[in-house]
Amino acid sequence: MGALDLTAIRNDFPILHQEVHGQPLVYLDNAASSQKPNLVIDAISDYYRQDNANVHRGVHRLSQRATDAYEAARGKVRGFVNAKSDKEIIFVRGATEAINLVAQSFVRPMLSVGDEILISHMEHHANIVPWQMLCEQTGAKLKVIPMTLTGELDLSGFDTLLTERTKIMAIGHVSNALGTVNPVKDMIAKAHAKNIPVLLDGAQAVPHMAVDVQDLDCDFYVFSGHKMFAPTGIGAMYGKQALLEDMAPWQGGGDMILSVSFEHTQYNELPYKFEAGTPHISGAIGLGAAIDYMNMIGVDKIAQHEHNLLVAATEKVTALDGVRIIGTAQNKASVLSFMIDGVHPHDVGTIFDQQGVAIRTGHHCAQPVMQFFGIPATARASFAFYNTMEEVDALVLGIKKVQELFA
Ligand code: C6P
Repeated sequence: MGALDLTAIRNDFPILHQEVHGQPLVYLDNAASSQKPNLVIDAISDYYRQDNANVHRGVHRLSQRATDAYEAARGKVRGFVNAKSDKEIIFVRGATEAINLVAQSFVRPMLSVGDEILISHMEHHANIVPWQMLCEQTGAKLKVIPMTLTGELDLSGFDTLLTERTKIMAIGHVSNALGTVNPVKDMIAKAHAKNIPVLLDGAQAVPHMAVDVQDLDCDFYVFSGHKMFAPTGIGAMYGKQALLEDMAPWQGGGDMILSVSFEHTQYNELPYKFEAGTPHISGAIGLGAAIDYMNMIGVDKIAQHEHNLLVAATEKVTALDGVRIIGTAQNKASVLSFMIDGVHPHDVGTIFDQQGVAIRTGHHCAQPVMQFFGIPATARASFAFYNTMEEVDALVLGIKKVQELFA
């Protein structure tokens, strides 16, 4: 497998070519949101310049073109995650909305007092709070798969956590705070052996690795476009067709119906049943373009390059005194969370910014992870395929600068 042509790739991302505080921008906050290539920016701009109209509604030419482009994007998402049918792809605002949809539409009708929802200790708040809300609404209980000090799931008691009362297991494919890639395929097989459906939060997986929902055999797979080089406000939910067919719509409104009278409303077929109101048409088209772009680069090449960056960064940061990496799992993707002795992560982030290096500091919307490690926050560098080895060095220099200033 050949190496990536990083000069050509970086030329596709106009935002990367700027200075911040007089220094070349080094963007290492990709887990929060990624940058967008010209292909995506142009797809959105072309749509508004040439085709803009509402979808599924007009017989006129622009509406037909908008509909074709929107539905073509759905087909690209289907191919990207290898779903069987376009009917299994629902456009949503992002991972958060998709998890709320599954919680309310799929799980809520099944729940009685004392039933259980299984998540893990390393979830993003988006995969905790919707389930807690559901527990409050129904009297169900939240169960949590524990974690080890390396930031891996502790699966020693996993079998006993999967009970006849477990109505869903919802876990992250990749942890946003630690970078851990969870052994989801085995976990899904075990859950299915007990007839427990599984939702995977793939927000931090899809930008970095090939995902095959049929191979994983997950029941739902959710992700956000903005972390995979597409615009904000668009994401996708994969659901197995048979499950989606049986689910009631989440939101009501235009486009999700076949007919409406005051006596009776007949819902639309999949996937439209779950897309009430005018959708984020340009967002979906942008997501389709982002998928085209990733496919052009090659998802396997992306994974290999990012692995090389992460290995180099981990080695170099580990070699420094007074720095502790949070999250040292065997199998990791993209994320390097760290603490510098005696310095609050927010100060680390500010000093990095002065050097043009963008990282995220805070709890990363994963407060239980912070509580587990007994820390308020971490500094987090997260890589995308347009990052370079020189930028890994900028990260290391940034840490040294912080240490100098706080010596
Ligand atoms: N994590 C981060 O900096 P939304 O906000 O719906 O696009 O994505 C939510 C979400 C869900 N699951 C995981 C694993 C995530 O990482 C995120 C978003 C960002 O880590 C912003 S908090």
